[in-house]
Amino acid sequence: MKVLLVQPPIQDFYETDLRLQPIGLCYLKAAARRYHPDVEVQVLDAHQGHGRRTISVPQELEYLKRYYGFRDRTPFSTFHNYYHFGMDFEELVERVLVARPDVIGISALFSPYFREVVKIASLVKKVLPQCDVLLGGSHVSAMKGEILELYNDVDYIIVGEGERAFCEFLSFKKGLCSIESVSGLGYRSQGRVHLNEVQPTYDLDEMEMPDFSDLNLSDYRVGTKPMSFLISSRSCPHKCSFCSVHLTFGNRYRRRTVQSILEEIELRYRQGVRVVDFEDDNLTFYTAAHKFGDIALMKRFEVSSD
Ligand code: B12
Repeated sequence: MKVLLVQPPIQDFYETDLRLQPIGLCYLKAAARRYHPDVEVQVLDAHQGHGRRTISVPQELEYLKRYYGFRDRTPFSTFHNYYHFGMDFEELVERVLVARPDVIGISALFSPYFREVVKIASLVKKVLPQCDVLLGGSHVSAMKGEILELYNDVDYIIVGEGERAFCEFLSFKKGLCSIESVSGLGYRSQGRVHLNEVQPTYDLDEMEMPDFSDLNLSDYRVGTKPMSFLISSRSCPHKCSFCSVHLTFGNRYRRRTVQSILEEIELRYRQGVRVVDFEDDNLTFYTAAHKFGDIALMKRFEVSSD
């Protein structure tokens, strides 16, 4: 079986091009390597490293022209031109045709860029109708079943963290388990959308480190230095109403051991990385609570004080 995992291009007035490594997909590849070594999993970053081109402003945003009608030279002239950041859809389709995957997994992290994900799903279905389209990521975790109700070109979704769920999905595809037993899987059956319950993913310290082997190291840099993402904890002890992070990572704040984080930093250093970018949702909570001796706060969030 062949799986292609895609980080999609995005379309917007601006982008933050410094922190684009698709680490979530690389976690999935690493988990599959361990539990399904016979499955060929390839990560395709169709966003970073493919430049940008100007495209016309979508109709819904036309009204902005009144406010940003001319290009100025300040750093705030961000909203003048509208761009496609990343690989063109045509090239992406060609890459899919070359890879001929049985499953294409598309990362849908951002609600504002879900249109791009849907477009890829429908292009893939046109050229490879037998290929299963699977979506995961923060937007999918927030919208859940609605996606399968609205978009026929999407066959499956995975809600929540993907490592265990993706491996269980591969087991299902191989006929080794039932569809109902795949954690967090959304699918259609007998004209209805079904959503399986989300089970916790693997323990963070037992999880394989992300497999960046399909990525071009030089695409991710800070200045001239190769950069790599690192995630030392998942979820967040706070419950801010504006943040959707618990919908993906659950309510349990989990931290990795210092030992495993150091091992990952050493591995990245050996691979040539010189900047490590921590992408935790809350990197300083523990330090702050510990520093101010707030044992009650730490207990409340089940953070040990060692
Ligand atoms: C790094 C990051 C960025 C980077 C881009 C990362 C990228 N790869 O493109 C930058 C800094 C550019 C960025 C920008 C924005 N971001 Co941001 N970002 C993050 C952050 C902090 C970490 C992402 C990450 O690497 N997570 C860790 C990995 C392990 O998790 P993951 O990628 O989600 O993958 C796991 C699961 O989701 C799932 N999964 C993911 N993909 C797939 C695919 C398949 C097939 C399957 C089965 C499973 C699966 O399995 C993975 C492993 O468990 C998240 C918060 C968070 N904790 O995720 C916010 C987050 C994704 N960002 C968010 C937002 C809104 C934005 C902006 C749109 C904000 C804005 N309005 O400007 C901007 C876009 C600006 C722009 N035009 O560039 C929101 C998205 C919410 C939503 N529903 O839209 C988040 C969740 C923050 C939040 N708490 O609300 N962001």
